[in-house]
Amino acid sequence: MNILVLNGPNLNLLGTREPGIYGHTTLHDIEEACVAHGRSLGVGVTCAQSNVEGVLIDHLHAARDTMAGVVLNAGAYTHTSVALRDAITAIELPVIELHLSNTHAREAFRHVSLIAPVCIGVIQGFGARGYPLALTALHGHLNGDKA
Ligand code: CA2
Repeated sequence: MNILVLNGPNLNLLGTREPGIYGHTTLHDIEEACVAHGRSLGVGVTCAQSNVEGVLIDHLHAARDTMAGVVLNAGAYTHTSVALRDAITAIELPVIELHLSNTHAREAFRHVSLIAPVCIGVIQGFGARGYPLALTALHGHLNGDKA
């Protein structure tokens, strides 16, 4: 079983700016932790990041043939992108929406997610720790684990 961990715009800057909101962990650290956590679950983890909406959509399309599910931090596209939402619907894979910050505790424009209704669930507000949480949740979902 393989899971894609996909990060969107500006998340390549993690650990270098705004540590008060996004923490000190770099994207590289997060990706390494995801691969290690996947190994402990017996799951292959592939990581990708792009600042380009269309490239994120291409990653989702490619995941359809190779991945069992996706953990997606779509960054600011969460709040704006009908195209990403349509891609999530089109690939017919379970997708978990993830955010480092609690978007509901921030500006009003971050309270709306266009992708949440087409994801199986949302994990947010736990910083970098959210990624292994999301992998565990997705792994459980894929194994039909009702907890
Ligand atoms: O909390 C999250 O994970 C977000 O997806 C992060 C996005 C934001 O637009 C969403 O509302 C919530 C922004 C990512 C920006 O990442 C940076 C990292 C370091 C320094 C500056 C920006």
